[in-house]
Amino acid sequence: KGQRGRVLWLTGLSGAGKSTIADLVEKRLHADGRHTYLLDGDNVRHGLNRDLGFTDEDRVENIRRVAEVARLMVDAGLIVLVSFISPFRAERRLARELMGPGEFVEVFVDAPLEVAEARDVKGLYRKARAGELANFTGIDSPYEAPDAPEIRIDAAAETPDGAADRIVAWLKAHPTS
Ligand code: GGZ
Repeated sequence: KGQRGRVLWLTGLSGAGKSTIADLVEKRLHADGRHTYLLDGDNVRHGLNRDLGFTDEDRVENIRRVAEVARLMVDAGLIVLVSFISPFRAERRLARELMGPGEFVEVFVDAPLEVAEARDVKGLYRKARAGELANFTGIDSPYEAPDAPEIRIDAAAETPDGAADRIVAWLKAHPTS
């Protein structure tokens, strides 16, 4: 349909549901014939960013590199789904500034800490509370919520399927060309 690439940047706490929603959005876009790539901790932190941990400094560099990679992929015409906590406003702004007008779609997967912590799929919140895991986002490392995301998902109220539907509808309503 002559659509150019763009980036769907999902930000939110660990356990907010970013990856689940990103997977569902990707499935819907594939069904529509769109080419996508999902960047997340699983495929970036074990390779390109294997030298980085979870200090503020390392998160800044993690997100900077992810944004640059996303920029290249957008140039290649892909819809890039980025699923990282990306806790700092300044780095999300830098990512936005790397993209062209309309190419950066910030999706705030907004889960209250209580909700994310209650899920605790990997037991990381429990470890952080026990003092076995330092610099854990929401516990002893900050999360700066977006002021003006293009899309806000209320993770406590919306199902992942409903959220994915809403994101795809937003993309259709805001074409890049
Ligand atoms: C936050 C951590 C930490 C600390 C390991 N703080 O739920 P998960 O497991 O699968 O997602 C989290 C992931 C966060 O990595 P990101 O690259 O998205 O973070 S950032 O954007 O801030 O650079 C969690 C796991 O890694 N994890 N230690 N201390 N999350």
